[in-house]
Amino acid sequence: MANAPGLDGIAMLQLYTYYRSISTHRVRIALNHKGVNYESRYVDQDRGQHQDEKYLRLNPQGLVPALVLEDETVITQSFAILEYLEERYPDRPLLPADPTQRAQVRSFAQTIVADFTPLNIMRVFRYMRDSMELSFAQRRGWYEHWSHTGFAALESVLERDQSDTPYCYGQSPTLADVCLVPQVYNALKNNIDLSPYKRVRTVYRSCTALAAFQAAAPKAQSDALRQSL
Ligand SMILES: N[C@@H](CCC(=O)N[C@@H](CS)C(=O)NCC(=O)O)C(=O)O
Repeated sequence: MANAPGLDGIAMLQLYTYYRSISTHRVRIALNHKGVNYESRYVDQDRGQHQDEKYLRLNPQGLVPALVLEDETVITQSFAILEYLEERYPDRPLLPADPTQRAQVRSFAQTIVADFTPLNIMRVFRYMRDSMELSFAQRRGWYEHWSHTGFAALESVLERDQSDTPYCYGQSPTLADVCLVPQVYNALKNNIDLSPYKRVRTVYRSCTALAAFQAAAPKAQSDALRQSL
């Protein structure tokens, strides 16, 4: 893992990232969408680098992402980072102007960030395996159950709120799409059957046709490429 920043400020934003992290994937999409230059600092979670003392000084939770600003302020929690980017770089907005629509977008995004993703991250599965001694089939059952619970709710919300738009809320991506795409990517990678979720699949197709989303995908990250060499 790269060193924590020094004492004299840094030249550009630094994103502490791991290619497979759903939460970091969101932040990469927003940075790309807004055309913000940033430096990636790779945290190899397979080697436990997120638990290194140096990284824990940046984020005592031992989770990615962490964004370090030019004055070395550290921001953790992907949604706080997304809101920060939206406020600092208002061009190419990821929140609608209308307050009601903004609330709908935030609500959809939080359904993923607060309720869906936390059930399906590595530390949960590690605990199930190492402390609870659950079998692979039991852990897989958990993953499938909470994936379908999550996507079924998201699909119903999209049907309720919108009729037929390429993105979750309208004709351009919002934070709803930014949060949905990484969750879908993760599900596809893990062979979850998404055929029942038509709106979710439409949105995923629209988003992944965009360069900002393509460049943020796990498979396009340098740390992923390094692993496959
Ligand atoms: N609520 C946090 C969650 C961050 C999080 O769960 N990060 C995962 C990767 S997506 C992580 O670092 N996991 C390490 C582990 O599970 O040991 C956020 O949105 O930033």
